[in-house]
Amino acid sequence: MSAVGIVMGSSSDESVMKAAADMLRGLGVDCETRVLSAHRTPEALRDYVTEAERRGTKVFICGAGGAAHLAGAVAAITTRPVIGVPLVAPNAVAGGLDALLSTVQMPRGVPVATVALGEAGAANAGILAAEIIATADDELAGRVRMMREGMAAKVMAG
Ligand code: RP5
Repeated sequence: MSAVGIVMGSSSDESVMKAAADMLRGLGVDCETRVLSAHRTPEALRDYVTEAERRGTKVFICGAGGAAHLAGAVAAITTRPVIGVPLVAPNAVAGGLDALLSTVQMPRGVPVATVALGEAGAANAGILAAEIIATADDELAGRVRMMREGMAAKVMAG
């Protein structure tokens, strides 16, 4: 079982969503990656989320561009926390505002924790997933804290 399931709408999202997996692996959190689409493969998406939840996946990260319904579709299936990463599709409207609004504007009762657009958002999704898991894992919480301290030291060093 992987603690985090990373799902993306297309293989064209892979290079950006890699930042989430890299961050998680750096923090010692096991994750798995799937290309599944809310629109193109809805049944396979449902099967994966249901099966991953049964295997013990704790958090889902979902990245999609354009009409980015992937995170919302996953949140509709599971009550595990879902983090949405809006991506800039090749035909993006307003630099990715289309995906940002599609991901963030969930109806009351079915939340998606939406992070920033693109690669920074993907990296933050990895950190946020680790922070969620760290609420029940002191060693992981320590690694997340160390990463923050490393960042602060870099800034202070100029
Ligand atoms: C979305 O449409 C995907 O998440 C991707 O960001 C975008 C373009 O997908 P492709 O047409 O390249 O497969 O569903």
